[in-house]
Amino acid sequence: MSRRKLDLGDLVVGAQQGQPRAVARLISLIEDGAPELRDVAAALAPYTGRAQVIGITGAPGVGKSTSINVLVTALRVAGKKVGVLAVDPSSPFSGGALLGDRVRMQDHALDDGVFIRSMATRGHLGGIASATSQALRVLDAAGCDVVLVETVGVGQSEVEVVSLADTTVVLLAPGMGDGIQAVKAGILEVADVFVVNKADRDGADQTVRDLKYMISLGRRDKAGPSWRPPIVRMVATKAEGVDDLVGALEEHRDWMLGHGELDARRQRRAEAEIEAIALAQLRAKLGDVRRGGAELHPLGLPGLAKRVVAGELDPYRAADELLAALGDP
Ligand SMILES: Nc1nc2c(ncn2[C@@H]2O[C@H](COP(=O)(O)OP(=O)(O)O)[C@@H](O)[C@H]2O)c(=O)[nH]1
Ligand SMILES: [Mg+2]
Repeated sequence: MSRRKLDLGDLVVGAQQGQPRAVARLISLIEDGAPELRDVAAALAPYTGRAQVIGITGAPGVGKSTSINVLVTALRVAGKKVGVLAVDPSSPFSGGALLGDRVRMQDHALDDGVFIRSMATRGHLGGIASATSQALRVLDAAGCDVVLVETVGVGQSEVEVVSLADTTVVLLAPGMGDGIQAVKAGILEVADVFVVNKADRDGADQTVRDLKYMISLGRRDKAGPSWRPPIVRMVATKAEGVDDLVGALEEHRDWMLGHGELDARRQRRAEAEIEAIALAQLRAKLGDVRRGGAELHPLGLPGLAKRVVAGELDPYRAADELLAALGDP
């Protein structure tokens, strides 16, 4: 037990010193939902809050990993330490898509100023979004100035992961019907910066026009000091447009700082994080009760249900009893 604790302390110190193996081990603990997570989180808390978190999202094949590869190069040239988390909410294991991500980011495999990590859900109670935010904390504490989070475009989980970022970049490419997809997925509202990638292909101008039109529609019913998401053209495979993207990211950060938006987003992020953990714990406790759970409630869920069936108790009171029992540590 104490040996274990000591190892954990070493890992945390190692991560703070930016040791890649310590960072990797801690993120694995997070993926697995290891019980030591609480101690890790407590130890890391004072060292977090510095990294700029940038979410990169879009349909599979649009060029997210390729763009991240060249973006990392640009950020390294600017002297920044960079973390990359490639998240696949659809898969319980790190599968082929993520392997592809690794390959496309290979330029940085030997650079000790870059951490690249794929993430999948394994045992983490709060799901992938919650696990990702814990992993972000590790990279943050490890001294990353910027953390790039790549997510595959798959509906709800995509939007969840997007909510973890300070700035969200949405990638589109010509000829993928992305415009319509973007509206459907509600991605138009969450985008701070648009990238039309594969600008070397036919139809890039049309994609930009469609996007401009949709942004103008979306803006009509918005009040307050609104940020107009810029559209950056890129050819990620040739590193074209990367400097424009870096510029757009800086502008957005300045805008957020000037409007108190960065603090507001981080506050919302922390609220969501707490809520996800609390709900996950509640759900786990409820699972115990469902399986009998005499230690949580003398009757357990089956007992309460019996009384409801017999008309001795109404379901609302039964739920109150259940919640009261769950609330006890
Ligand atoms: N023509 C062209 N192909 C690109 C561009 N960017 C990426 N690709 C290719 O598109 C494919 C998918 O890229 P990838 O980065 O894995 O997409 P992801 O699934 O969004 O991460 C790869 O074969 C890339 O080489 C680009 O700007 N132009
Ligand atoms: Mg990818």
